[in-house]
Amino acid sequence: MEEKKWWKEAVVYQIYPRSFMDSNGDGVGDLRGIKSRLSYLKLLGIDVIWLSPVYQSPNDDNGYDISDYRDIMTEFGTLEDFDEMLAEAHKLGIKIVMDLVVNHSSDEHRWFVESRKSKDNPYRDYYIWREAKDGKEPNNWGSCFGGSAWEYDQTTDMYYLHMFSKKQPDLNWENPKLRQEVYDMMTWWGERGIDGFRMDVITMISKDQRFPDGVVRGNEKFGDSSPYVNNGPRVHEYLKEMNRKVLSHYDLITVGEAAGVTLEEAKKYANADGSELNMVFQFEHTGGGPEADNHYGKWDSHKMPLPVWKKILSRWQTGLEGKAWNSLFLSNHDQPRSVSWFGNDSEQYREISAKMLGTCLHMMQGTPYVYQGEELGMTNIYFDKLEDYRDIESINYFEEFTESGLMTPEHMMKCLMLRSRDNARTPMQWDDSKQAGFTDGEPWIKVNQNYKKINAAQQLEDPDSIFHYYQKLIRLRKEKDIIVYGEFEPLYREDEQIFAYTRKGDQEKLLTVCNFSDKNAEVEVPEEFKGAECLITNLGRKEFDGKIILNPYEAFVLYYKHQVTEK
Ligand code: TEU
Ligand code: CA
Repeated sequence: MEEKKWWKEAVVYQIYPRSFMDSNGDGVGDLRGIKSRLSYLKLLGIDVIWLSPVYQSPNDDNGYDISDYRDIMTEFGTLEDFDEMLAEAHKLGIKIVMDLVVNHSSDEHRWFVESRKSKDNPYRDYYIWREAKDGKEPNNWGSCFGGSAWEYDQTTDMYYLHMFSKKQPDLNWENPKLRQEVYDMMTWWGERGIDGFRMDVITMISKDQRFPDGVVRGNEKFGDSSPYVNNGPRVHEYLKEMNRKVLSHYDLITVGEAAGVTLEEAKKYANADGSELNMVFQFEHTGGGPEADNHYGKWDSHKMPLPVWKKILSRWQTGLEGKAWNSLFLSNHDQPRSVSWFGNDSEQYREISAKMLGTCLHMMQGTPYVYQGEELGMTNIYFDKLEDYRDIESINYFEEFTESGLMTPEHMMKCLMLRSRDNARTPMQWDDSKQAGFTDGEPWIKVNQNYKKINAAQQLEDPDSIFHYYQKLIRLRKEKDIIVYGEFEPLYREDEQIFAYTRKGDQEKLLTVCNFSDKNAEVEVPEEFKGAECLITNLGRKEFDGKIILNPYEAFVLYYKHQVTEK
């Protein structure tokens, strides 16, 4: 079995502060708002909160563009509010993880304001500047938010690199001074008492210094930068340095965001020897699968067939066993709502499929992450007007794809409904009062109109709610070591409706069975689980022997402990 660690036993809850709770009626969530809702999270039973960025920011990308790493965003409050929130959380036994966004800063950060002034400014090399090539951009890389990854700057007649928006210039990790600034800033937060870091696009911090053109596929406009940016030549060296200089001095939980990471790379980032990070977020299971057309990136409506999805998750489960540690998530602030994408958000199946998804995720090996509202089964917003969207990624791609004729506006609107990040960013639904109890004012983004039916107050009253089901899933992890540490093995691999797996330890074993389809499904409960105890189930089934017919989206977990005979 795996080595025991507190961060393996923890459940993390992600808060997107802008949309969680507004305390002063300006329509924007804030730190005092979070503080006022900590008791709700305590009741849910989570151990750790990951806060999406709360630093000073001009909000081109909702805080992922930081202009001062040592201050709080004006709209969110003050450092004093932060300290109060942290103290209150600690009093309740809840830890706080900060989002560390150091692949890039805001162009309004004083480092960049200095850097762009002249070629010999002391901060010049804090960023990545290159001369034009044949009168054009230094290479053909595209930005993750559309358009070129290079922006021309008149003052010095050079280009700077920005893998995201042009207001998010990439920091130059080749520069030891910049690295030390980052470590000092992290230490400053460590001393303030925070409990960990979620590291934004951390796999992108080391760029191939030759800056070669990327391959251009099909009718795409830009080259693929990923071989030269993701998991770059010095990334492990940098993380080891960060670990030595900062992380190893505290007892932190660390998770690196690692889109496109391979199993081999993940074993380095999250090595059990503790030299880099505790775990990474991999994203293979969030994509569209083999039928998705790569030319549209994430803007594709294909869903992955269940056998492919299972194969991916199973490969991560068994691949990291004993060598590294998994994170488990179905949604976050960049993804559609999990019940809308992986489950079924119809009136008939929303509740039952949300519970099934929770079961499937929480019974695997790894540290689970619950995204705000997931514990209520909150759904996609399905905005039908572009004006309702706020997200820079959605808006940029709408313009790029419809102007170039790649997609009709009608089709692109459908893609946004399925995939836009704003689906996850609508305000938390607290109760059935105006604006779902999120704010007394006008929210910065519209509230989902289903809040009268889907809200926390209602679910707290109902013992059978999704909230209480999640509460139980989280509690079970604390009661049964096997859920945290047991070895994973998939069953019925080719089954197109059912995801089933076992977890095994010395004396105990666990069986999880989930029907991912809206049809009945037949399953044979393995003989070795005959007479086992049911830990949790979403439809109240009592009998689990032999062949059973599962209802749509039904799920259950069986637990078996071997009798230890004394001699
Ligand atoms: O996301 C990184 C990332 O890979 C995104 O491009 C992601 O693929 C996209 O949002 C999915 O649609 C991180 C943050 O989570 C995201 O919110 C930020 O916008 C981004 O970095 C830049 O900081
Ligand atoms: Ca506010």
